[in-house]
Amino acid sequence: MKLLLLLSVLGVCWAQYDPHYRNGRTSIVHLFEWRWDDIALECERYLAPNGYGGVQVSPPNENVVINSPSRPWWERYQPVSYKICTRSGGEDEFREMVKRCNDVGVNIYVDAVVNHMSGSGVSAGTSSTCGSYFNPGSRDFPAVPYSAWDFNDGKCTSGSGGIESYNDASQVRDCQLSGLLDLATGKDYVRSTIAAYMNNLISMGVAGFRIDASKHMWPGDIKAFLDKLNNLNTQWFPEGSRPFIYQEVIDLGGEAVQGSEYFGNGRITEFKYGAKLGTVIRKWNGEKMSYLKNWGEGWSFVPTDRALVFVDNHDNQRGHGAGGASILTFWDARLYKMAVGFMLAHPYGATRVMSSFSWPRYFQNGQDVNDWVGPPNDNGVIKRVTINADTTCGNDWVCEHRWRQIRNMVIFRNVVNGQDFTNWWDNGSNQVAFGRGNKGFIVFNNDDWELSTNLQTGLPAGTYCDVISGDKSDNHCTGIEVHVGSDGLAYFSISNNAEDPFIAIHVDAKL
Ligand code: 5J7
Ligand code: CA
Repeated sequence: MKLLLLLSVLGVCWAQYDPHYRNGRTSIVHLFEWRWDDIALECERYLAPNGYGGVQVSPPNENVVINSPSRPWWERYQPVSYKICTRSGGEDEFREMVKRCNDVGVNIYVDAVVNHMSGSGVSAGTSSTCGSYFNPGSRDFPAVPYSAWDFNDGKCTSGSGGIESYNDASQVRDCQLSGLLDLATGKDYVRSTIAAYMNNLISMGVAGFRIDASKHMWPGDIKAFLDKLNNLNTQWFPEGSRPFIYQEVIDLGGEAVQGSEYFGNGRITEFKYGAKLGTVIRKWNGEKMSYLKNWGEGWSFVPTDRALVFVDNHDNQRGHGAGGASILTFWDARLYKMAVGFMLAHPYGATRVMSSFSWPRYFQNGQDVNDWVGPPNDNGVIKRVTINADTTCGNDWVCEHRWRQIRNMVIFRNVVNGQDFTNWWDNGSNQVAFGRGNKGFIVFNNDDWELSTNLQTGLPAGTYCDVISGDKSDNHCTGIEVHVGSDGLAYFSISNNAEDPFIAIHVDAKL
C-alpha cells in the first residue's frame, strides 16, 4: 500500500505532464528562430541567472528551403529529413547548446514536426537545409527514408486529398494540411522512425517536446510513438523521468476534434487563454478585468495540469490563425506587458513566454502581407542576437523575455510557486488585484481613471519594491516602494497614464 502510494506520487511528479524544471523554476521561453550558439550563450548569461526554466527551440531537423517568398519562417514546418541541420545550426552546435543549457539548469524542449513532410507544391531536388534530395511528387524522402507507403494518400477520403472540412475528424487527421504530405502515423515503421528521431534528441539531453499539428494526428498514433520514447538522460535528470509533452491542438470550440482527446498523452496548448485574455485586456465586447476572478477552469479552459498557456505564439502573433485580432503581442507593448504579467502571476497552467523577431508589418485589407517574413538574416544566414549596453537585443530581435516587467514576473512566478490564489479584489470594472498566499501580490489598473485604495496583500509587514516600475538594487528600490503594514494592508496608487499601469511585489524584493 505504502509502496503503491509512493509510486503514484513519483508517477505524478515524473510523468509526461511535468516540465522537469530545476532549481524551483516555472516558465519556458520560446526563442523563435534563434541560432543554437546564441541560445547556449543566452542560457548562461541571462536565462539561468533570471530564473527561466527552459527554452522551446525551433524545429532542429532538416527542412525545405523556400526561395519564393524568400526564406519564410514557415519553411521550418516542412521537414525533409531528421538530420539535425537547419539555419539555426548543425548537430554539433545543437549538442553543445543542450549541454551548456543543461549545465546551468535550463531545459531544452524541441518543436517536433512529425505529422507531415514537405509539401506537394514543392518540386523534387535538393533545395533543403542540408542538401538532402527529396521528391514530394513521388513521396520519396530517401534521407529518412520514407517512401509512398509511409503517407496517408490511400487513407484520406476528401475529394482533393486536402483537409476540406474541420467538422470531419478523419479528414483532419488523414488528409493534407496546407498541401503538406501527411505521414501514415498508423504504421509501425513511421511510428518507430519518429521515435528514433525523438530518442536521438533525448540522448543528447532534451527534456521534452512540443508536438506540432497534434490535432492532425490521431491521439492513439501519438501515444504509440510516445510509448517508444526513452526516459530522459540521467546525466541531468532523475532516473525514470519521462519526456515532457505538450501537444499543439488548436481547439477554440466548434470543431470535430477536441483537445481533451489528447490528455492521456501529455499537456495541450490552451489557445482560448490568449484569445480570451486579449479580448479582456483590450476591453472588447464589454469584457472587464473583474471577470477574471474565476480565470482558468472557470472559463471552461482545460484542467490546469493539462494546460500549456501563453499570451501569443509564433503563429497567432502574425494576425492570422487561432484567436485572430484579439491576440496581444509586442506590437501592443503596454497591454502586452499587463497580459503577460497577469499570466505569470496567476496559478493556472504551465506558462510559456514568447520571444520574437520584428518584421516589416504591413496591413492591406486588414491582413498583414508580410506575415511570412523569416528571421533577421544576411543572404539567408540568420543574424546573431546582439546585446545592447542597456541589456536589450539588437539586429531586430525583440527579446520580450528581457523586458524588465516580463523578466521580473518570471521571477515572481518562481517565488510564489505552490501558493494559493488569494485576496482577490476588484472594483467591478478593470481594476483588479490578487495575491499568492504570503509570497506575492499584484494590482492592475486598466480603467480610464486613477486607482487609489488600501488592499489586503497577505504579505508580512515591510517595504517592498515594485518589480514592474523597477528593481530591488542593493537595499533600495529603483522604482515604486510599497509599504505593507502589520495587518497586511498596503496603499496603492496607479495612474491610468502610468507607463505600466500595474504593480507587483513579492518577498524576494522586500527591503
Ligand atoms: C493548423 C491548425 O489546425 C489550425 O487550427 C491553424 O490555425 C493552423 C494550422 C496550420 O499548421 C501548420 C503546421 C505546420 O507544421 C505547417 C504548416 O504549414 C501549418 C499550416 O499551414 C497551418 O495552417 C495555416 O494557417 C491557417 C490559419 C490556414 O487556415 C491554413 O490554410 C494554413 O494557411 C496556409 O499557410 C496558407 O493557406 C498558405 O497560403 C501559406 O503558404 C501557409 C504558410 O504556412 C503557415 O502559415 C504555417 C502555419 C503554422 C501554424 C502552426 O500552428 C504551426 O504550429 C506551424 C505553422
Ligand atoms: Ca495527419
